[in-house]
Amino acid sequence: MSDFFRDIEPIKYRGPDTKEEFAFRYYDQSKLVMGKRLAEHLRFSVAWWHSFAWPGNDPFGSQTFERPWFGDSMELAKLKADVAFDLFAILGQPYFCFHDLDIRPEGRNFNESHRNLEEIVDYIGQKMVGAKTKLLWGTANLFTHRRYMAGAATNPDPEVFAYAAATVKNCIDATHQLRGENYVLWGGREGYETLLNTDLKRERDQAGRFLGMVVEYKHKIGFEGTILVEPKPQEPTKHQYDYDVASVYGFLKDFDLDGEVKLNIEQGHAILAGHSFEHELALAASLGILGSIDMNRNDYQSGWDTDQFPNSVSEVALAYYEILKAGGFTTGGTNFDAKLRRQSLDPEDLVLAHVGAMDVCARGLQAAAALLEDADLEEARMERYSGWDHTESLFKDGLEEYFQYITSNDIDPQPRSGRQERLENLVNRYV
Ligand code: XLS
Ligand code: NI
Ligand code: NI
Repeated sequence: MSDFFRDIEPIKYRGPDTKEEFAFRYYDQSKLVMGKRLAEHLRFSVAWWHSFAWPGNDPFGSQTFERPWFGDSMELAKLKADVAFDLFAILGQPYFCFHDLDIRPEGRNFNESHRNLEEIVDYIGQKMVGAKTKLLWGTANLFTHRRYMAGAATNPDPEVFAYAAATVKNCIDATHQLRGENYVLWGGREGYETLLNTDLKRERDQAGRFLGMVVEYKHKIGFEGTILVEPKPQEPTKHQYDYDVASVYGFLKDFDLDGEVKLNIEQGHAILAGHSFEHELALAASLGILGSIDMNRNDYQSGWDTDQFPNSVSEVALAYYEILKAGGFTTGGTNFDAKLRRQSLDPEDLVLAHVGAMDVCARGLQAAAALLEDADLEEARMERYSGWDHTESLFKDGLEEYFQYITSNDIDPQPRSGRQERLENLVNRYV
């Protein structure tokens, strides 16, 4: 135990009417919804990088948070882990996620970084024995260090590719050791700044080979978790290769990796790509590659990945609707890839940001479940396509046959209302 959170007690469910600030109003973890406990539906996870490693800087200002564990020693990394598990005990969420760089200090060379990782992974492993918190996913930070400024897998320098490959091996090993349920690859620098110095085809081939090696290694060591790619457009590089769900699907198909790799879809990244979160989720589900979600919210004016905690029930309800419709999470979960605003300095802010977000998600998921169970929305959707149900006999072999059909029957199709506002009204009855 550290004393960072002073006397904050584990958060309990107290119902929507409680005046208590440190309480869940909607996240009643053992409540049954569609036959499953809320906790099992939502599979909440805390992100080590935002909650414990991020110093509160922005492009114009430096560190605003003063945390007793900031610094580069193993001792401080262990204090950070102690504080992390204190937060997990307060929130009672079942999972956490990390990058190697979040949990261990960077060494002077590869071997030292590796030793640091092994030591802290052992330490975290011991803490997990006593705690109820499990690992949703691990990942490698292949974007912060200057060696990766021109990419990791897609770097023009083969030695950077090699360094990244060796690093990912260590991170998959760490994830495997901690029984992680997934392994994530977010291509933070896999993209380019200018085409003038970039060989697009070569970089794409490198990325395909890299991901292929990840899948091979997973099977070799018997890691049963899911490999997830996280799409994101235009940040930090101007052109990110894994732009959105559709582009990653094309990439996976191209390198024969569909069936092996699924996606970790983030709300803010969907918005940056010019989509809605529910669009990205529905598309991934329809392509069979929906894996897990990074739950957050972007500021709609700023145009950046602001990674705020979610606070709109109607937005998250539509997202969980797609997830429930697809059968819910298997190895995936709801990872809060979200950070405090840089003025939110207090330990209480960190706790309550998560509590509020968990409540918003619990509310959204329950609304989505009711909407799905009542089935009005799905029935309306099916009805819209119902013409296709009984015209099987009209299925024609080619354009000429359709021409025959239309001309000989004097067909003149009449437009029907799409009923968007009525469906919006319907959804609003639930959220
Ligand atoms: C950054 C990404 C990152 C990934 C993991 O925008 O969301 O946090 O989730 O590398
Ligand atoms: Ni993310
Ligand atoms: Ni993000």
